[in-house]
Amino acid sequence: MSEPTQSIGLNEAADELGVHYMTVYRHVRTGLLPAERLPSGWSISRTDLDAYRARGKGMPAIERQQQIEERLRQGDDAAVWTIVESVLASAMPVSSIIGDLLIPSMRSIGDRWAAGELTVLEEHRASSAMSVVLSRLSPHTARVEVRGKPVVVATPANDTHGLAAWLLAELLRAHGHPVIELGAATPPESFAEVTREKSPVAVVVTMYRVDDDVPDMIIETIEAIRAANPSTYIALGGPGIDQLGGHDIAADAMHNDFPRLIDDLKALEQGTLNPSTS
Ligand code: B12
Repeated sequence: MSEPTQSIGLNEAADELGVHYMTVYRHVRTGLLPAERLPSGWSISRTDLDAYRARGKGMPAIERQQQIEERLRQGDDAAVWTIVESVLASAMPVSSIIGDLLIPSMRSIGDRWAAGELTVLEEHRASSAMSVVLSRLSPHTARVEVRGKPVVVATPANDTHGLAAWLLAELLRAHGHPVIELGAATPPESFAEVTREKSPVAVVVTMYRVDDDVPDMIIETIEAIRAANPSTYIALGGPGIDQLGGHDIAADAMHNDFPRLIDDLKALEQGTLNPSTS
């Protein structure tokens, strides 16, 4: 039996950690990951690699989430990315990074804004920083194998919360679904067009706006999707659904339970759930 290799190079370390070669290189150069410079290149000992991995896993998720939230509040996308990189290196799945760290941070920033603790400036700065972080994270989400028919994700017309649609789209991708993301303020006609042309397994409308015209816009959007394809599964979610009570909304689902959405998408793919019967 051959001896296990006691030290490895940067490429092998990157493969084992599931991160880019440059990430490992940067962490070596900044001292986060000890390595020895040999004539043949950088050499990382197994012991140091294991310790580096364990360090990444060691911090409680809540502490990490709070660190991210604070850096977002300051608009410091580089610092947020450094934290994200370290959790990527500790083999945290990208679905958990988005679902357990990034989304709760945005939610908490919104709650703190609503409570008067944060300014609109801080909320805008956090949103911009999150956009930079998501752009950098999306190549990692793209590594997840996707299967099945696409899921459309968008906010309805006049709703500017495009970042929320983007986060939700990345979360669905990280769970293995191909996603067509249309972003913010999507008109009913565009929902209809994509439904006709792409035959999605579901259309997810994520809602954040709170004005009086929202219910009518949602009804119009659903009618447009149904006219394009009567058997398309339509799911509504986001904090905006709270204002739809008392209206006749012909969606197949209206809730904010993301794991339930994942189960329903699976059932739709398997043919055990049919639109308009759930
Ligand atoms: C960033 C942000 C903004 C940015 C948007 C920037 C951008 N480019 O997107 C700016 C600063 C521009 C903004 C503006 C406004 N905002 Co704003 N904003 C937010 C904030 C902080 C984060 C949004 C986000 O990205 N969330 C990330 C998403 C992915 O998180 P999530 O919703 O928790 O998602 C989970 C679930 O909801 C669920 N889910 C979501 N969709 C779906 C769909 C389905 C089918 C299912 C099953 C599940 C599901 O799954 C997700 C994962 O678990 C939220 C706070 C919050 N709670 O989200 C407020 C928030 C959405 N905003 C709010 C408000 C009031 C506004 C303004 C009206 C403020 C104002 N007076 O001007 C304006 C509206 C502008 C407009 N015309 O649309 C309120 C909405 C209140 C409501 N509807 O009940 C919130 C909730 C803040 C609050 N706590 O009061 N906002």
